Formats: sequence, structure tokens, C-alpha cells
Amino acid sequence: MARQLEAALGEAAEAVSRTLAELLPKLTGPEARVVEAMRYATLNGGKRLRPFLVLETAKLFDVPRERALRAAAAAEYVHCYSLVHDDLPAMDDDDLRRGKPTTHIQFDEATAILAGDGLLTFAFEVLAEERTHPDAAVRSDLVLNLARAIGVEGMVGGQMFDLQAETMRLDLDAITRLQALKTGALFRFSCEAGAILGQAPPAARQALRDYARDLGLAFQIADDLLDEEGTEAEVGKKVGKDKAAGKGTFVSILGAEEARRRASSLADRAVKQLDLFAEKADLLGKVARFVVERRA
Ligand code: GRG
Repeated sequence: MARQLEAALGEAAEAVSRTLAELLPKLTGPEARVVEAMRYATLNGGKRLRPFLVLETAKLFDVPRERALRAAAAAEYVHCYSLVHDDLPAMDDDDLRRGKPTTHIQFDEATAILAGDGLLTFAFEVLAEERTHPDAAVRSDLVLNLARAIGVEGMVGGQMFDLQAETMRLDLDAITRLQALKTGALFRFSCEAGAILGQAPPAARQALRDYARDLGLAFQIADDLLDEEGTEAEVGKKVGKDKAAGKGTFVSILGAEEARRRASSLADRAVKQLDLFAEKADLLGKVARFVVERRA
């Protein structure tokens, strides 16, 4: 990974982790247990890719740092909620995440469900607060776009599709649609949030949506390759599960070589979508290459 990107990802991850920790409510009494589980599920490593995208797109429009960090934290709370719920016995039934016991193993199932609910709800609370942006229309735009990205026409719909897919034979178009919903839509929000905060012109917003679409798909193909070729120690979660379950993936349909080629050409196309921003979008370009080359 280019040294400049590595340093920027590390610096962003640190600032985001600090913000995630500072913003979480500090409760006492019996209900404190759910906040403890929310902390466990968020302050546990992770690449912090989605918040990085929020921070970098916000820089394109000179958004003040505190506002960008709050939107970045909202995207990561939602991502962590999706991982907690995805790992539950009723869904993927995983006991390892980010190299540590999953939240329902560390706590219990009911607490993990509530921690996910708590993180999801808290993300919207953070976005809706005045410190995120003084203009209520901007805050409402953030809330609307996040809701659309992660509701039934986004991540939740994608997860339902994925569960149904266990008994279906998917072709390439269907897998592309499934992944665009399940993981792509939150990437879209993460890339658009900076433009919303910066009240950017429509062309800039569209360019970032196009970048997010290509980046999200490249990320998912790389994820499928890691599931097939990575080790548990590298990835921090169980690998080979899709193959064992006979699930259709980009790799099972295209083969590893063609999947790698497509991921790389999607990353190239993602970089092209950033032309409008010239060198200000340098790191966003580098991150597109990183997602297809990563080993974790
Ligand atoms: C439960 C409504 C609901 C949705 C779950 C996104 C999702 C839907 C589940 C995540 C399960 C999963 C492993 C999806 C594959 C792609 C993915 C999101 C991987 C994890 O993201 P990374 O690699 O993880 O950014 P870190 O740990 O670095 O944040």
C-alpha cells in the first residue's frame, strides 16, 4: 500500500475511533450493559473504510473537521450494527469478527440484538444534532440519504435478498444487484455525505455516487476473493463460508482470474470518476486501488 495512503488511513482510523468513543452515551444503571456492548462492537479495530470515505469526500468541499467526523462516525456505527446483526445465529452465525469473539458470543444474543439496534438508532441521532451542520435542510438530507441507503431499498433489502439467495441460483446481474444493495449502498452514503455537508453542486454529487458504485463493487469482488483465498488470521473472520454453503459469488461465477481482472478495471473506472476533483481526490483514487489489493 502506498505509504501516503497507509498514513492517511491510520490517522483517520485513530480520529474516528476517538470520535466513536466520545460520542457514545455514558450510562449507569442496568441499561449500561447495552452501551458496553455497543462500545465492544465499535472500538474493536476494523479498517474504518467508510468513515475514511466520508472524511476524504468532505475535504473536497472544505467541510469543517468536526462535522465530517460526526458524519463519519454515523456511517461506522451503522456498519458495526450491520456486522453485529449479520453475525447472529439467525443470520450468518459467526463467532469471530475483526479477530475477536463476535458481540453475541462476548455478551449474549439478546444484548447483541439490542446493541445493533442501539448503534443504528444512535447514528441517526448524531446526524440530526445541530453540531453536525447548522442548516436543518443539510441534516435532513443526511438523514434521508442514510435511511435510503440502509433500509429495504438498500442494505436491509440486500441482506434479505442474500438470505433468499441461499436457495436460488444467481447469475452475474443478480449478484451485482444483491451486492449493490447489501454493501454498495452504504459506500454510496459514505461518499455522498461529504458532498451533502459541503452543499456541493449536483455534478460533483453525481461523480461521487458513480465513484462509490464502482468502488463498492470492486470492494465486494475483492471480499469474495478473500473469502476464497485468504486465511482466517489475515481476514479476522471465518473464510470459505460462501463456497461451503454453495453460495453464488463473483468468484464462483467468473473464476478467480476474471474476478481479479474485473475488480481491477472497476477500480480504474472509479478513479476516472474523480477527474472533476483533480489532485484534491488523490487519496480517494488510491483507496480504490487499495480495496482491490487488500489482504484483510
Ligand atoms: C444485518 C441489515 C443487516 C445487514 C448486514 C453489510 C452486511 C449486511 C453484512 C456484513 C457481512 C459481510 C461480511 C459482508 C461482506 C462485505 C463486508 C461488509 C465486509 C466487512 O467490511 P470491512 O471489510 O470490515 O470494511 P471492517 O472490519 O474492516 O470494518
